[in-house]
Amino acid sequence: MSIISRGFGGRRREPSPDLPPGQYLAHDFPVLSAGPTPRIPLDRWHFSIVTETGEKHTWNWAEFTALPAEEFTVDIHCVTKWSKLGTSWKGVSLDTLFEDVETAGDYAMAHSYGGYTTNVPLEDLLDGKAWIAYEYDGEPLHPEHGGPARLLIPHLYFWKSAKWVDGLRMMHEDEPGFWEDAGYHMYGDPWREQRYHGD
Ligand SMILES: Nc1nc2c(c(=O)[nH]1)N[C@H]1C(S)=C(S)[C@@H](COP(=O)(O)O)O[C@H]1N2
Ligand SMILES: [Mo]
Repeated sequence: MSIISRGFGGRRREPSPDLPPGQYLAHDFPVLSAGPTPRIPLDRWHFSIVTETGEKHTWNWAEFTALPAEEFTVDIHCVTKWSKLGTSWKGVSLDTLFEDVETAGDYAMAHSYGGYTTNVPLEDLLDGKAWIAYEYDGEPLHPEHGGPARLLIPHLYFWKSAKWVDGLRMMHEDEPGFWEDAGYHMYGDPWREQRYHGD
């Protein structure tokens, strides 16, 4: 698939089997942030998974980047209707991070430096479906796009991919995060156009 020829002639709203309903192709990489971009020095960065019993698993930057990483290419879909096909990332699979975590919680709340939150079922984080990404297009992830590291859950609307992520908190019940509390869908499947509550 050639992204370049696809966009030639400016036929941005041409239907494509790779585009979920209502989406169009973006050829740049828009920045969507609800607040200022936090700057996290790598020597103070950490990522934690906290279980519903309070057990905490933490990685600092050296520990995190020493974990086996994957390079992967995925399509991303923002609820404001732009999609980007074939984006290339490097990151650590959530399967790797959950290897030694014992949890009975079916849901996770992702937390970010700066206070952003978003909820996601645990099963949507596992089985090769989600990563903590720290490179985009072969370069360290730019701060505007969530660097040092962001959650990436490409099969859900992109607001679920928390930038500047600093941890996951396991929960027994599903609870709304930042955008979900403001009326966006609790799950956010782009193929079913789950944009808002009630969709
Ligand atoms: N911490 C944090 N993560 C966030 C956001 C945010 O405002 N803060 N915006 C979300 C939304 S709505 C989208 S579409 C994507 C945008 O990512 P980008 O700026 O890299 O395109 O990040 C998501 N993750
Ligand atoms: Mo978004």
